[in-house]
Amino acid sequence: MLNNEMLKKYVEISPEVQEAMDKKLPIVALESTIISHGMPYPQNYNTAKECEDIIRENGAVPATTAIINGKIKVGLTEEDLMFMSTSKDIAKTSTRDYSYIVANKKNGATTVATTVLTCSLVGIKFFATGGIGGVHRGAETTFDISRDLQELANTDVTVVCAGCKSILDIGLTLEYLETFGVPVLGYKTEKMPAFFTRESEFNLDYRVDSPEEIANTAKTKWELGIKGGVVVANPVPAEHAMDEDVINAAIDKAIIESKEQGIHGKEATPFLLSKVLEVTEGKSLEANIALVKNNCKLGAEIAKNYYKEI
Ligand code: PSU
Ligand code: MN
Repeated sequence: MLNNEMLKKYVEISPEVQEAMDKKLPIVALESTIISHGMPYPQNYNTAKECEDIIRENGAVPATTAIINGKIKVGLTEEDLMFMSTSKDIAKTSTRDYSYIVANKKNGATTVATTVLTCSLVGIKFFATGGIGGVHRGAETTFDISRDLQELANTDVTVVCAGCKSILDIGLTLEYLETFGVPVLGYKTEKMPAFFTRESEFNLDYRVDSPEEIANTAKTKWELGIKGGVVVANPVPAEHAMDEDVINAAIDKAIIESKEQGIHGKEATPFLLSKVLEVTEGKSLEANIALVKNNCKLGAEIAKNYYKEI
């Protein structure tokens, strides 16, 4: 349901998602940067479709978000998904870029930040993705802190992720979330997962063992009027986790190359991700796909639990 009439000129909700909203069914949002800038074709298209199917199989309705010709879309057609998977004319769209892309009728892939923003426009409360952005290594001099963190701080959305990659400073990312009051719940783990690996060196304050516990924590936060999101850190399935030494070496190499080439700003994350993929000869892609699907399943279970009670 759109919060007000004015939004209708900007936002287009698919019939499947609209029906779910009308019937108060559980909905799980999905981002599109992972499709357009995070994976190569055809794995991106196949994964996007599989993620939607996993959410449906687990009793919720998927809502992939993107900006196409300036329309903010919530729920994509197959044609839209193919476009997002193959077109080169799609800007990585964080909050800073959102209004420009919409106003100028361009195409934009939503990041975690703008997927969360889109969720808040239409009232979606759950979102599954791969990894969130965070505080970059060296942020004390570059100021490179992903807008994802601010949007999570401001918006009532629960995000299921596999932690964040150690291309970031995981410790500082957790500190930042603490400052902005965002709980980070470890799903069946006491450690913050590091995306490709099940653990980092950083302890989490809370381990949760069921989707009910997560849904209850989110509901309690919002009923108490504490604004902002909840992060669920769900480790990559063990059989798809990568060797820590291999991945750390790949990340260190990627960071050195990004410095040498003067990569910064919005290019930093996609550059580092594609370098890691190159160095691990595609093994990281396999892990990436497995963990996103795993997060979709958990996201649907949490959403289902949340809506069971209301
Ligand atoms: N981290 C990943 N995979 C991704 C991204 C981050 O492991 O695909 C994408 C997400 O869309 C995230 C964005 O919201 O990169 C963060 O970019 P930046 O650091 O420029 O805010
Ligand atoms: Mn940045």
